[in-house]
Amino acid sequence: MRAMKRIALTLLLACCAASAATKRPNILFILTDDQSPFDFKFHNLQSTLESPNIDRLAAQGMIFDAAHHMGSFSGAVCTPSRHMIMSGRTVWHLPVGPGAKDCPPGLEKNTIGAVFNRAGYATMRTCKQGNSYPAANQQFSVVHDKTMRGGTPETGSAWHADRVLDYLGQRKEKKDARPFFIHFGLSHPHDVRDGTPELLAKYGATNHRDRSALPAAHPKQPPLPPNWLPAHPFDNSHRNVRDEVSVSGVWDRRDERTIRNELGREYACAENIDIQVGRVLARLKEMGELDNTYIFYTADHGIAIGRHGLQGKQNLYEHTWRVPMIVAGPGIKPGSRAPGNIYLGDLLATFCDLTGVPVPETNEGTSFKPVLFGQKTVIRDTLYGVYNGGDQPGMRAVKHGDWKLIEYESRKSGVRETQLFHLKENPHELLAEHRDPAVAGLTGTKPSEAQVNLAKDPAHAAKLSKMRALLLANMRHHGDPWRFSGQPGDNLPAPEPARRGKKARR
Ligand SMILES: [Ca+2]
Repeated sequence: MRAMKRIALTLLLACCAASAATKRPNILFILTDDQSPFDFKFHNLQSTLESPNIDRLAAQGMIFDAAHHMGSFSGAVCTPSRHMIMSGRTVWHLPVGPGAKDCPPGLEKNTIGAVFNRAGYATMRTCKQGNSYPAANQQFSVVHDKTMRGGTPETGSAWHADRVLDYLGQRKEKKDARPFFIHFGLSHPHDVRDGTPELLAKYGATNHRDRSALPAAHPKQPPLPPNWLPAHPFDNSHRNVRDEVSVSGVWDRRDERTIRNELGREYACAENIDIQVGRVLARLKEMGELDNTYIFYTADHGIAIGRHGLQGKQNLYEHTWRVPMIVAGPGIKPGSRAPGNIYLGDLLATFCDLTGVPVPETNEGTSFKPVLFGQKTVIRDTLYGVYNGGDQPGMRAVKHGDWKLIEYESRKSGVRETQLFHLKENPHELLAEHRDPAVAGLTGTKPSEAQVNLAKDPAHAAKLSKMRALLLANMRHHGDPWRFSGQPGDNLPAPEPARRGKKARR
């Protein structure tokens, strides 16, 4: 009798173990290309984008108000960003760029696809091709990478969703019981922003190709952003990068018609992404997988499209340094939001933490599971951002509480500028130029006294000096190979300039 009881107990334990193993959560990681958080109503109430599926996902999960990419040493901002996402490493410790010589060899074996394969997950990836991390992308068991920026189902975002739906169908057919990690990447809303005819019409936009003419104005086009400017007030160290002067439909123009049309194209592409996300989520629900799946929605970095007189992703204003970020899944309180103070490089650690998968030793990110589960609101106090794909040392940002510092320096042109913003008072990082009646007349923005760059205000001199100290501490901590004039040299050897951004297309 006792032996029988023991056998029964052993069987019960084995059953529980098997059930626990089969119940490991799935991950659906949705990654868009070049998308500002301010496209979305949940990050920007003034947005006219309709994205019901992503909005619903946000309502079911947690929204992050301070999710950032750490930056780039190249005009092709996607490349370091995607390396950081895949490996969990920081910007100066990647197998590309100035830190490459010190990066552990074979890092791709410690990236998302390889890590989750080793843990027994079924891994699948679809995404754009180019300006990415090919050695890591190939680690997924199933890979369908292709750049799809057309305005038809066969050539646009639907293609990526179809690959995910096909994969889910095959999984069902094969009765594959392994948990999955699906990397659902999209090639849009990166330019060329060719929308479908229906969605372009909805946002009053046209796929404008004639450089000799302005696109047609239309009342349905999104309004100019509150921080729109006709030009950036100074040389920010890379003003002639491809994104600022060569994007089809915009080129070097920042006039109202061009920018509103381009935003309409952006929204047409973004709503198409929303439709594709809706298709995939509906299928997961139908398959009974949704309740056991963590869904992440984010972008590789933001984008300017007319804000601050800029067009591209080669700057450190919030519209570009920040990314949209939603996470929904078991244990995450619906309708919650937190600053988080997270980097995209924290994703790998978080994926591992949520699934019980061992995090690789090469990882430098921090899991934000404690934020997802409501135990913390931030995982770090200070955020550090880099852009130096143009002249050196370029741009650096540091954010602490409501304060943000951006430093600019070009040794080549002699430009040296500093911006200090109080983000709670001045969330759009308005400048003195936004007070120009000709600008305010178009944007409808009425900047208050506090809504300017405060760097030269004697009342904020102590804050400026504290933020500069924080920036230096972060540059040292992260192994930044450059210093600004006025900072200690730290006996650094002169760094090799990184790959320039001339080919920064995708
Ligand atoms: Ca990108």
